[in-house]
Amino acid sequence: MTPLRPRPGTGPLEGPLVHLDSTGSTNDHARELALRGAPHGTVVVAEQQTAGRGRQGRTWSAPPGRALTLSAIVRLPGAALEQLPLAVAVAVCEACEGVAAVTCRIKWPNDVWIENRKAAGVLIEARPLDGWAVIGIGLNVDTEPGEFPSELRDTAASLRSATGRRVDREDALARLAAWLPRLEDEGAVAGAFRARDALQGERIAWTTAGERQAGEARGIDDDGALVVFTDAGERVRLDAGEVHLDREPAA
Ligand code: BT5
Repeated sequence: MTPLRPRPGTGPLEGPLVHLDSTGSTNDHARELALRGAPHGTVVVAEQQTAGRGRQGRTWSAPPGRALTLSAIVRLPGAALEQLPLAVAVAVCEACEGVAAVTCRIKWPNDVWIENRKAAGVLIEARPLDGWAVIGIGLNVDTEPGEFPSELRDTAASLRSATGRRVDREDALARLAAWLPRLEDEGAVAGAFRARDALQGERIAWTTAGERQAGEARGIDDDGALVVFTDAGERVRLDAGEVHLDREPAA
């Protein structure tokens, strides 16, 4: 394993960079820093997380030293914070494609897939009223297929497993620098998301308020909600925070 050696002080978002050997969750570490006033662009990156989190209490697992597990603090107006999920997913796709010969698609709202396997997940914890958010990104960069936990072997991908070549985590980290200008450009983000929408035209199932429903995904609307036509022909909008899509990456 090659440890990351990011240049101290200059993070990929041009803010301070905090590089930890191990922490519970980089999102928790970054939230503490944000509460203490850390500036826009502060990035916390860890070689290892002992309690990496997904959404809704799920777990994020990554072998030490192979993935990028990082969290960034952004201080932006509320409207810009709202479109972060889509913007960050697009940014991660572009970073991946910049460092490896892969094509990435996005499973709404913000999973990044390579050939139907999940290569990255995004966990955004926003405080819109206080004007900041923590963007957590777990990106499988140099993980070898056998290094994934057994329950993920059929569903996860890394840039290395997808290409058969080593991929430098520092290069991937540096590529994420392209985020910042994009986060506030609404039109560009929606267009870029639509071009990568893995669910477009797919049958999906979701659970809202305990009730399971099914229908066909028809892309996102201008607010970033997923538009679905139910089997009964009704058009509904799904908000990321409220629904759990049953469709998982195929093996
Ligand atoms: C996510 O949640 O995909 C968001 C993951 C965010 C992780 C980053 S790492 C840095 C920062 N600090 C944190 O503590 N978290 C963030 P969700 O959509 O709920 O997906 C979670 C599911 O993805 C799990 O239940 C597994 O099925 C799968 N999974 C876990 N680890 C994975 C991996 N390394 N690669 C692919 N899939 C994984």
